[in-house]
Amino acid sequence: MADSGLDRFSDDDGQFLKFHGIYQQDDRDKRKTGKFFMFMVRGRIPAGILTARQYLAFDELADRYGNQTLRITSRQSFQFHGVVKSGLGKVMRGINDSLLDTLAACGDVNRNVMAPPTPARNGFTSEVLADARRVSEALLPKTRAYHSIWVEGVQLNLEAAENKEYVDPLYGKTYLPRKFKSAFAIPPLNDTDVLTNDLGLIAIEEQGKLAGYNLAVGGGLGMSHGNKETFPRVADVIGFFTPNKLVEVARGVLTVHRDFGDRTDRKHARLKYVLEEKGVDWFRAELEQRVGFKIEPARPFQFTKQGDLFGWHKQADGLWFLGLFVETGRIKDGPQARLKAALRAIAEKFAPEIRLTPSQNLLLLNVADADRQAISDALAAHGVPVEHQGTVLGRASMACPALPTCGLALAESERYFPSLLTRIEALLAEVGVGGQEIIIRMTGCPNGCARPYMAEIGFVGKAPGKYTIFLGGNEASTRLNKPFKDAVKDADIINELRPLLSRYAQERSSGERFGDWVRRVLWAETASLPA
Ligand code: SRM
Ligand code: SF4
Repeated sequence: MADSGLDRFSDDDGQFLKFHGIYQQDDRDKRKTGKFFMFMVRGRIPAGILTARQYLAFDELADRYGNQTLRITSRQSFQFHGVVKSGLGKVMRGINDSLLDTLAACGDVNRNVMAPPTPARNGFTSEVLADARRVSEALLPKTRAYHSIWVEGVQLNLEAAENKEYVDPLYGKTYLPRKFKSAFAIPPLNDTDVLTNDLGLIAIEEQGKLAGYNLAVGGGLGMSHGNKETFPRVADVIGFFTPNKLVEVARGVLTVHRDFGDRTDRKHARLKYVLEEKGVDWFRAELEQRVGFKIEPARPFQFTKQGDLFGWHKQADGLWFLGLFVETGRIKDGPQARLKAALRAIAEKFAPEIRLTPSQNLLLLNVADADRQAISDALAAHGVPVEHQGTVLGRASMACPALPTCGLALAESERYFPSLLTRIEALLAEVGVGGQEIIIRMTGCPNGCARPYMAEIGFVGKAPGKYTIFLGGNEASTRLNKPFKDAVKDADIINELRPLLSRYAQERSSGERFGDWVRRVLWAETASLPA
């Protein structure tokens, strides 16, 4: 690959690197004094599962070559931020040595496959996790380039015939029109936000066994401000199939995207637009023709909740797991809590399995009863509580990284969000609903990386210090919210929310959540206004 200077790659090579999980970024805090290039590296961690050894490898690489933090992503992976070019090869080799990789973590391919992180609640959770790994493998590009560059250290010549003429057996020569995302969920818990994926696989339990999957297709959240042709969309549940057909169905859905996604306009290229325009019946018929069997009618299911369990819980096998809240997904050592050091000490001594959650939190699994107290003590010694972790709002919320790393950010998110939550907590107390859980999510732009359009309150960056406020998502994460007010200044957010939350406090029915009150009362009122 060609270098465009010592600290960066050319734009073409930068695009190519995305398929290997690497983003060329620059530190946006420093732009006034020049461009300081650095790299974000994203792992591929199917279902977010790591051994303690793998965790320790990531922890060490972040210290040596990154910005000394690990960022849990909203798709159960890790990102390193702030890697300089000279450290890139070492990070990639380190990840590969840990028997994980970054292949297809970014780019127009199937991304990290999500699966429910919460340990066995029934007899078949492990089957679902194994199925998630199968889909992840089956939808991986087969290119040798990744291995040659990052494992064997060979310089890749994109102009060489074998690279120029390479045709992937699944993706073909030109890959997909756009990214493709897959997730599994086990009702009633929708902890993967499954309906926001291109391919959603909803486990159906019958007589205590995994009968198969309901197939959901065409979810996706990215949109652009002011462009009505782009919009977030919840997936359609189009039918049911048995687990032995999983890989064929997954490949079938992906190839419909490959062949029908709009390659002329990247803003209109996701599978959701194919579904929106051609409809569910067309899609089902096209899929059936590709896989060669009928998709059965969808079976009944219900989601009631999203989110994670915190604190200690017993697994079905008698061992224990600990759910840990990680503020905005950032594992770091701060002045009050040294979460990174604590996790390193625990991984070294107790070697729990580690799972990253789609809500940017972390679980320690398979802990013997006898080790529980010592793990709680180790956390406490580093200032990390096991009881009463975070705040009620914090635990139910998410923010994307945005500034200073994300080149697309229009406003702050991760760095600003905790202080906004503190102000909203004070407001809730002021209007008489202190301690009420509300799912709040923020992103620095409308791409939707922390899935703000599913939140009860979503803040979406519009310009520096300005956010569009969305209201009305639900606890089960099955309903999109709607825009409430555009370009609200940071300083005005609380004043915008005050009358709404006061009314909610007075008008809510017993147990009614804020998002459901918005739908019942606010949406009904706005629907009755003249257009
Ligand atoms: Fe995302 C682009 C971060 C989940 C929709 N996303 C980006 C980039 C790579 C910016 C860029 O292209 O230069 C961000 C890197 C920021 C940084 O500095 O780290 C970025 N996205 C993230 C993460 C880290 C956010 C987080 O808070 O954890 C998530 C990584 C997930 C992973 O491990 O793979 C992340 N991104 C999502 C999600 C949520 C999901 O998948 O469940 C979405 C919305 C769902 C969807 O895809 O529809 C999402 N990201 C986007 C989009 C808009 C796509 C679209 O269809 O319009 C972009 C921009 C693009 O692709 O052009 C984007
Ligand atoms: Fe960047 Fe926008 Fe994604 Fe936030 S939502 S990480 S600002 S692309």
